[in-house]
Amino acid sequence: MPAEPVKFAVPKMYQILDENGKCNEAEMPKLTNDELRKIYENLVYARMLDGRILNLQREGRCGTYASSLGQEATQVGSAFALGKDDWLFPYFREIGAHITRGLPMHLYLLYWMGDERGSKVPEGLNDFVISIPVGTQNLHATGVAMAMRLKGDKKAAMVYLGDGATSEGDFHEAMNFAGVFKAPVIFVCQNNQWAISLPLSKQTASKTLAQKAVAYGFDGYLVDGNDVFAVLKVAREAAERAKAGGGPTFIECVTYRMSDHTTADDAGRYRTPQEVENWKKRDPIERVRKYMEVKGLWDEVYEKSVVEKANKMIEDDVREAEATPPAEPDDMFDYLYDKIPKNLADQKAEVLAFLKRGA
Ligand SMILES: Cc1ncc(C[n+]2csc(CCOP(=O)(O)OP(=O)(O)O)c2C)c(N)n1
Ligand SMILES: [Mg+2]
Repeated sequence: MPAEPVKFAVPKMYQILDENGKCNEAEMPKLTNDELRKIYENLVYARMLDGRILNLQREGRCGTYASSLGQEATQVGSAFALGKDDWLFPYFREIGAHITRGLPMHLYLLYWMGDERGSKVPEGLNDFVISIPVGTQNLHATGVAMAMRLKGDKKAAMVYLGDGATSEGDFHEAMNFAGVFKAPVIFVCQNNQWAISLPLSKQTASKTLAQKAVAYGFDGYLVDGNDVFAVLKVAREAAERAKAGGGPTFIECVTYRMSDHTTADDAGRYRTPQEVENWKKRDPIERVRKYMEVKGLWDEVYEKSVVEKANKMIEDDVREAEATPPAEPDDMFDYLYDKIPKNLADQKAEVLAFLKRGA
């Protein structure tokens, strides 16, 4: 017999709710009508706040921003699967997850306005801060998950990463540790097809990102990331498995970044309008609306109330963020060390003296 390479089959992408709002009821995750409404309202709030932040940036009221447009179902569906005690490790494109977890969103705004105090997550909310270095958060999440397992805590850690992050060493180290130590960690990969201007086809020769989990000894799922119910179902099962000692799961959410990479990018320079148009047809919010309408849970009056509520929350978020007094310039010396070293103490004194002179 000739030598045979190791092979495995890639399943079809998992979907419950299709582009037209047609639902495979047998696969639907258990949800009350209130939960359904909450999911829809989180999706709408996420999209509206995201749009508002883009406008604020254009007006010079916010710094560079990474939009989540089109990726809301991946974010809301996955975060909805977590319990309050579970941990969440974002990267920088998770507005829907932050909303779902209950982060006061003026903090998110503050962060993108360039104020690090936006990273001060309120006590009791088990969410880490935004990670700009691509991939590092995978190690933080896996480390925390390993610690939870050692302590016998029945909690899970969910970490977000992009398709681009799967090329980082940090990602592979985290996956290896997660597999070997059966860490209760869930990798939620937002495969939005692009890493700035690099398309997925140049990111990896693998057919899917989900299959990378196989090499590390655990399961990877290929899921329609624009189907909030499919993401929720797979993420919920992963969280249950993690808490029961079953170890990690990798979930590839196939979605699309409808916007530019950030406000500093122009996606029109590297992708075609046709590609964007094709993905518009797979919008993650439209299909939930259609589904709810058939169920008698959506009509124009409800829509109006959802939009009004979101607008009000957004106005409050913006007002609160902009009303936050500027940070004191000498703040930058205060939080890195427990005891400030002499050279920094000297610099701080110099800054303070300068500020006094300027006053
Ligand atoms: C370690 C590191 N290398 C490079 C960058 C610059 N950078 C920022 S985002 C990005 C692409 C990330 O792509 P992906 O992981 O697919 O996430 P997406 O932005 O598409 O959500 C790169 C290369 C960075 N922030 N950190
Ligand atoms: Mg990407």
